[in-house]
Amino acid sequence: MASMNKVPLLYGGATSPFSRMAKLYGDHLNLDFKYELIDIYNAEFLDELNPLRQIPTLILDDGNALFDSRTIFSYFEDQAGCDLTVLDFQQSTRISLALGMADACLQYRMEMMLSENDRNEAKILKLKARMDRSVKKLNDWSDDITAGKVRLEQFVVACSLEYLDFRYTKNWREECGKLDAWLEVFSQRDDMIKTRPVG
Ligand SMILES: N[C@@H](CCC(=O)N[C@@H](CS)C(=O)NCC(=O)O)C(=O)O
Repeated sequence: MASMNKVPLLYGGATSPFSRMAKLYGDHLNLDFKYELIDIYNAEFLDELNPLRQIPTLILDDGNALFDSRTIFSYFEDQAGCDLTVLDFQQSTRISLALGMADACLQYRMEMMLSENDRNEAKILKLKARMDRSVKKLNDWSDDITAGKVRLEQFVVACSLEYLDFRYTKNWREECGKLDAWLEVFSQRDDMIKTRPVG
């Protein structure tokens, strides 16, 4: 199904924050790739390519697969000719925080999809606390996040925040005014609107 594509094929999902980030970043860097939405819970074909069976997964023209999102971001940067030797560890940590927050939100969503009897309340509380702490810290760091040119960090933070809106709560917006004000503007970009999760 996925071998020998002429351009890389990015498998993603309609509500997947990590897929959305990869799609946005690849487009932002003007790269040529196909984007295909799949239902990850019925994607047996992916197992051989990505044993984790997760999205995003990028299939290269030689049939090899790249994952996870961070590897795909780096691959895209390499393809776009970005200078990969310039590492900003603080920025990288802010990206890790936003990715971790999105991951906590995804786990929270999975837990909330269980019947009330099967839910693990302790886990839910832990995930909520993790998201609450993370968004506050991102707000503390918002001067660094929002300054400068549009870049990976901003896509990752914006998609993670909108995923919180989508699956958890918008309450963070009251307490995190700087981040909220920035997202209000950033989220009006065409690419953000076109990729916004619905459902
Ligand atoms: N660390 C991975 C996380 C990817 C991930 O959790 N993807 C979700 C969709 S947003 C997924 O594929 N879930 C299906 C599963 O884990 O079974 C990344 O950054 O790409």
